[in-house]
Amino acid sequence: MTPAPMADEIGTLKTFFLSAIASATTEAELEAVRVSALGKKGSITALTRALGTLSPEERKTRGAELNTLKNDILAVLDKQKKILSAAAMQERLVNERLDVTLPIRPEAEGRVHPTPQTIEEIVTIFASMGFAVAKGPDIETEYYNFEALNIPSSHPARDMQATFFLPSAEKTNQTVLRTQTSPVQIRTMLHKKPPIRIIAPGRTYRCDYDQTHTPMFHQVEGLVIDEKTNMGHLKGCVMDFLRAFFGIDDLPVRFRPSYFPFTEPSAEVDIGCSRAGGELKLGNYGDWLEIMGCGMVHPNVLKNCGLDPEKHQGFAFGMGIERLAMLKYGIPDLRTFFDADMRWLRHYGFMPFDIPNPALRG
Ligand code: 2NM
Repeated sequence: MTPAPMADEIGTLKTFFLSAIASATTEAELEAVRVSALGKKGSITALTRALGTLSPEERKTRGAELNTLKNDILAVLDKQKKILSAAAMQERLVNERLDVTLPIRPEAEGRVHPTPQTIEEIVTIFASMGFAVAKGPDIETEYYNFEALNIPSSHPARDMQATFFLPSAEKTNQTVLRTQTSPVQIRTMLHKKPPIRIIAPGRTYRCDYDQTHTPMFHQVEGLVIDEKTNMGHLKGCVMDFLRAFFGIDDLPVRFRPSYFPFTEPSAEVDIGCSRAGGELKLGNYGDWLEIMGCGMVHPNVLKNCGLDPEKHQGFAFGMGIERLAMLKYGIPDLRTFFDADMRWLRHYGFMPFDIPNPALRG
């Protein structure tokens, strides 16, 4: 802006500042006008300071005139400031407008990997049956991973071939990468009082690699401990879970006697399927497919966890998460889960909040 006239003419100053205020187009320009009039070095401020040099009479009338001028300018400044700030806001509202209903940018589309998607589905079903989720460390000791689970040191599962041992100077109770999530169940039984109802989803590690094995994969194991828990509860629980998970109400479920060191009796669970035409289809078609293992927790395991088998019993089960995902979503090769291949993820991945199985909707 042009400098304010130095004249002590109040009328001239008023005209000058009113016109400067009217022609300010931004709040910053308006602020510059205010400073040039009423700031420390402003012309009106200078005149007010000069009042001291006047006689008492002159000071009175001139002081009143200057006051009126100051108040007039302040009032107009204030009014103009409101107008300009409203205009600035309006301009921002127009220019920064976002259409929140637009689809997200294609390049920003992430996908949920089938493994966490499947874990989420499994947790949802067991949560509805009253199970809590329990977690534990990936690095375990031989005691929690084997000994407490009634797996003696002579057992083939302890073999160097299958277990990843961490480097250690110790010869006994070495640290290992957990080969199943059962140590989480052991820790839960040791630290929580029955009744217990938990599932433990998580990473497990075995030294194995081919079309159906990867050195790291995910498992979910479940545990129920109470005073009168029996095999019937186990069968009902597993059957309800499998039918809800695959979304097939009449999915046949069969329990076949088997052996695990940590359960007695033990069973392997098969579900109905068809392999006609070389294509696998789940349902009541007469053929069978092995899907998981389960059993009544072995009395030795209960004792190892400080529970009295005469008072408390329970059941446990375990399954491979990638295997469940492969069967539910038709993914042919286990190894592709761990390739971090974006084309694979775009094909088999899920949109956030996608609930592919209607049975899981709340
Ligand atoms: C399976 C099959 C059968 C199991 C047992 C236990 C524990 F700690 F309670 F003894 N946890 N998980 C178990 C039983 C796991 O996976 C195929």
